[in-house]
Amino acid sequence: MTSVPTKPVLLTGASGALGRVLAKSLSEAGWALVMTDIAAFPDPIPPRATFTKADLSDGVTILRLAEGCGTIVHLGGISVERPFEEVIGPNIRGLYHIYEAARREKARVIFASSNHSVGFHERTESLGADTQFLPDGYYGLSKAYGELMGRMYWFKHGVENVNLRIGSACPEPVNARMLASYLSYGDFSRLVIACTTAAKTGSCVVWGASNNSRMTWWRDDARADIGWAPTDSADPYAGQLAGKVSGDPVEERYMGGAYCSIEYTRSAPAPAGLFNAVKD
Ligand code: NAI
Ligand code: 15L
Repeated sequence: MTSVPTKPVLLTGASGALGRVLAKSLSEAGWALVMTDIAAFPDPIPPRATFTKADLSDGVTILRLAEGCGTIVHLGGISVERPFEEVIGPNIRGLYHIYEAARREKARVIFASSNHSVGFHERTESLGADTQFLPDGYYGLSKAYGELMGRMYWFKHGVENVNLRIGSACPEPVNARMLASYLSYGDFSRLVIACTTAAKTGSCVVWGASNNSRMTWWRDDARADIGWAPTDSADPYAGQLAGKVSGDPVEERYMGGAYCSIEYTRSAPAPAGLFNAVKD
């Protein structure tokens, strides 16, 4: 039985895939939720929850929704690779509104960052949480900026934040890459609960992947301090998915997979490592 937060939790992106998962699991745990999204909430409103349709660009409404909340679980925004002009409003300006609300309410932010903030690292690497950002597009770039915004608000204003570098959170893995990157909905819900109920978090990073044997890419994060360990695994799918690869050398080389290939214009791949341009 998890403890129930004393203050309501603001959940942005409530109408999206992961928002709907959390709306169900957190309300079943007895939590009070203030839910918001630009799209209508497609399910019945759970007990102890409210839903307000709002755009993240509306800073005044975000401030109002956050009033009295102790935690902001921020899932809202553009969640896939899109052109720069589409990403910048929801993911940068919208996040600024979230952090200003958190500052005012002294609330903790749980930010849905992404593996695409480090997507151009090679799959042969093993990255600690303090690795270099290597975004694989405008979307990943917005997540890297979002993590940096969290650091700034922690050092300047003491706003706690946990940055979840989520791999692939979906009902089940569907290709060979996801044998490493898969995060089950159950592990995701337990991760958010742990981040919310942890006594202290400071500003930290947790990689969001289940207990997958092939997850050799990501290590050394704050999960032990937060009190989370994944219990599900993509391993039972290995037999059916191990050969399910794209045939695209760029996609298969890097952690970010297909996002790395979008609008990719290099004629030859970059040399390994961030500062090896001289060998190009
Ligand atoms: P989703 O696209 O299903 O949900 C995002 C929600 O944000 C949508 O309901 C959308 O209406 C809302 N939204 C978009 N623009 C908005 C705006 N201007 N104002 C208010 N709401 C707006 O995405 P999903 O899969 O649920 O992901 C949730 C979060 O987790 C996203 O931030 C995504 O980047 C992140 N994430 C998800 C991963 C996954 O595998 N599902 C992996 C890595 C990160
Ligand atoms: C993400 O960041 C996306 O939000 C999600 O839709 C998936 O594409 C995921 O990354 C992934 O890398 O599998």
